[in-house]
Amino acid sequence: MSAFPKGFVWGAASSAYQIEGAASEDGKGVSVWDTLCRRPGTVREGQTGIVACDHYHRFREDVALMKAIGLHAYRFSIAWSRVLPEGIGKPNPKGLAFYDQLVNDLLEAGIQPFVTLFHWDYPQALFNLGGWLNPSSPDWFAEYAGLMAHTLGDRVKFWMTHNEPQIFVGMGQPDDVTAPEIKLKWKELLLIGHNALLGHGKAVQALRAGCPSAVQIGMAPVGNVKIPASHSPLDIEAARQSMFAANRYDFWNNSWFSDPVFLKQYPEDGMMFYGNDMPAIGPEDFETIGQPLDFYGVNIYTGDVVRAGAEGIPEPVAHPVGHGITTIQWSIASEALYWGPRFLYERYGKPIYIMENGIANMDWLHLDGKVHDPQRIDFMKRYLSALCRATADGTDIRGYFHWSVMDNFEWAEGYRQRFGLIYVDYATQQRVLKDSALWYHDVIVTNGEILGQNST
Ligand code: IFM
Repeated sequence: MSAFPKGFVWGAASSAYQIEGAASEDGKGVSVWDTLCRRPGTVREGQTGIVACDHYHRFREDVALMKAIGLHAYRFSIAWSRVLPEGIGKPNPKGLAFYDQLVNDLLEAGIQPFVTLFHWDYPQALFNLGGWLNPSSPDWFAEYAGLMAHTLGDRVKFWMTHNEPQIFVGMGQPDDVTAPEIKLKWKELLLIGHNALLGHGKAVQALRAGCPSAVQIGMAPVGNVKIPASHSPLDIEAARQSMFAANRYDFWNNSWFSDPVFLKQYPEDGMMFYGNDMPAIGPEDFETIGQPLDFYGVNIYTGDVVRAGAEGIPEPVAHPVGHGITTIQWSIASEALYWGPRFLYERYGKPIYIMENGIANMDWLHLDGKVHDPQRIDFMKRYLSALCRATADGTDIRGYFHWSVMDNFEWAEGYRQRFGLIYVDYATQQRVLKDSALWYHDVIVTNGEILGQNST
């Protein structure tokens, strides 16, 4: 018997800039990623998202492939500057029509759309006005959310505001290679983070007001997971503490963006640590930010092992020498899909959706015309088995979205890293279902029962 609950949602995910292409077609405005890609030396081999997977023109074929895999749901993002070329003001009817048609086709194929409003491709016009540093930025985001609620809210029942705030807020730090690639001080980064959180809250209000019937809303931060070195209560507690500690000059934690949203406060250790760099917090800010949400969406790829050191203080435990890594150099750590959702559920008490999980792999079209990717199947088996155990042990997990539905533009890495269930030949735009897509089909139709079997 499968331990995945009845009604478990099996999906796959993508984001607009990474697959759509048509970067300046049909009235689309410029985004910060369009700008970054034009700057020499920023993206591997000068690659860009100008064409990407040409999904803008091929979405019908792509929806048919999703249906062939048997997906229950598809998570995608809206390109803000496609629907509002200037970020606010006059909408672009052709941009809106694209998403309108995509949603209709998905529903017709029996696939539930899960929409992310912001997956990093910020409108350049708004960036020129200061972007998230501008005090009006939360209202700009709410205006955009309201437009999308008005356009798609009669059919889209699942929404997310931000994807991985840790990345787009942290992007201004030195050494980072994420658009718009500016170098900011911590005081400014913290203000950007606060405005993005206010934008989240206002967008939730706009979605609830603009959608004609009840919708489910969440966010999709990165899950920076800590795995206890053993099942001893001390190691478990050390991993839990480490997972939510916010006392460092980086955003690689789970509390800085989630505590305000779910607990209406910043974590105390972070506030002490950042001291005078903290943004001014208005009397109503946490009420706005802490709008009731329906689920906790989280993107989990890997995890670090932690044990209780002297006096229970968490200390890292290195993976053994030669431990498995993916082609993007992330450790394979399947227990992250057990402990991550569990710790997040314990702290925030919301049903969990895994909004991204997957593996970058060196896939190619084999001489037999197929794409054999046993590594991805093995990776998914391990991670999904851990997820299954988490549900059996009482963590309320409602769904799993594989990253990604198809190979795509992996930001500064260009097209080198292949994350897809569907192989994309970028020269011809031919799509091929990888072995993993066919295997995932069987996982879906058996609601995970085949995970217990040894076949690939
Ligand atoms: O491709 C990205 C995605 O845009 C955000 N989460 C991680 C993925 C893999 O790096």
